[in-house]
Amino acid sequence: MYSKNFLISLYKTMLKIRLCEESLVEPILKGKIKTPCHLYTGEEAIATGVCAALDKNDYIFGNHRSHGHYIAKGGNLKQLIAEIYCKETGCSRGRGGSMHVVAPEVGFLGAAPIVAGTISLAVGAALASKIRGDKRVSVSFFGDGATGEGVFYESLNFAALKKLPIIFACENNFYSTHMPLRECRFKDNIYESGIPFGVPSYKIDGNNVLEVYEATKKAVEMCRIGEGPVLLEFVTYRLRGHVGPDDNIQGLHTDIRPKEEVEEWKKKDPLEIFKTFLLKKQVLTKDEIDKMKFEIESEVKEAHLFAQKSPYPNEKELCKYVFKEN
Ligand SMILES: Cc1ncc(C[n+]2csc(CCOP(=O)(O)OP(=O)(O)O)c2C)c(N)n1
Repeated sequence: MYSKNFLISLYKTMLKIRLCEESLVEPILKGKIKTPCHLYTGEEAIATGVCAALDKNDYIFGNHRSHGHYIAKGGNLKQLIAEIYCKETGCSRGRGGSMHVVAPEVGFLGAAPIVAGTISLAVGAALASKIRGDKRVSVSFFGDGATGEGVFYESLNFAALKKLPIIFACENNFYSTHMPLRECRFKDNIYESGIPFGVPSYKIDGNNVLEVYEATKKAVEMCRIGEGPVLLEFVTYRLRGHVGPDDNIQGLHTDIRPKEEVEEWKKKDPLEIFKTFLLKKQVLTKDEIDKMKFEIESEVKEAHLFAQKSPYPNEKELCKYVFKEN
């Protein structure tokens, strides 16, 4: 049995991610936001369920689609939005933009757009935790596209060899930009990739936040007692374009996914699924949900105002914070 507060906190996080992502649509289309934005709409249950099973001190690493990971791990919303506007007050001081968000104060050690680029970094963090004996768990978030990179398999092997406390969290949304998974993978079996390395591997409904949470909780327990790594494949779907709200290529309506397929997945919207569950179980009323939505919308609006009013980095200081200085 889950406590009422816990269930509400899950829904609140999912809603916060959704409202944050959707609030970016208009400024992106108006050209006010210039950084390429890969929206997480539709995949909220994964970041939320995974991070709910982690402690603040545990580490996560993201990729190019990481606003949701940042929010779920407890990153500051104003600093996230400011970063997306490339402002000095952003979490990466405006030098990174949407794809380089970071919140080390809550264990989000970073995101990067190099597909599969952060998997080995997460392995490194897990190795450090093992050497220090600090019992921290690291999570590497990556997409199905990243499983086409060799470093994924090298990382699985090394993590298995050293029994590292790491969870490989694949967000399988079936597309790598324009490329459908079925055109680049012999079998629809990402989770089985861990099996040759002896890594416990599971396929989970990534649109069901409680299933995501349960699977991650078990994986975290295994990692804490030295039984890691674990591979979790979360099946999901993005409800927006690859980059920008509706397009694979910004400015043109070129999303190549079949309309019927997108419509089918809209029926499996993770927020709607969880909302129906919460209403049915009388955890929340419709009025309470409306109130929660209003409060988060206000918070998001405030974050946009903060970002818009903030200054851009000084041109002369563009390399400041980029390289480590003595
Ligand atoms: C090494 C590398 N190759 C290609 C690209 C271009 N690229 C950016 S995102 C992306 C697709 C990634 O798909 P996936 O990993 O499934 O994540 P999703 O966008 O579906 O969340 C590609 C190919 C890149 N950024 N890095």
